[in-house]
Amino acid sequence: MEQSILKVDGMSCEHCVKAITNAVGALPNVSQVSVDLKTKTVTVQHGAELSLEKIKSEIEDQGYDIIP
Ligand SMILES: [Cu+2]
Repeated sequence: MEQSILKVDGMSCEHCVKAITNAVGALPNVSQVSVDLKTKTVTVQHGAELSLEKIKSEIEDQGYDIIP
């Protein structure tokens, strides 16, 4: 199990939290997603089979930006 912490821009409310939690949570091999609006971070617990790129593109597909 791996933990990836991503900085994400554009998240502002509970709707954003839900959208990201649901979208990333639906990816294969994801066991937990948590979003912190204050620190603009998304923390994902996932299996090694799921690449970080896949998580990033899923978040971008929801309309948010990854902060490099
Ligand atoms: Cu929102």
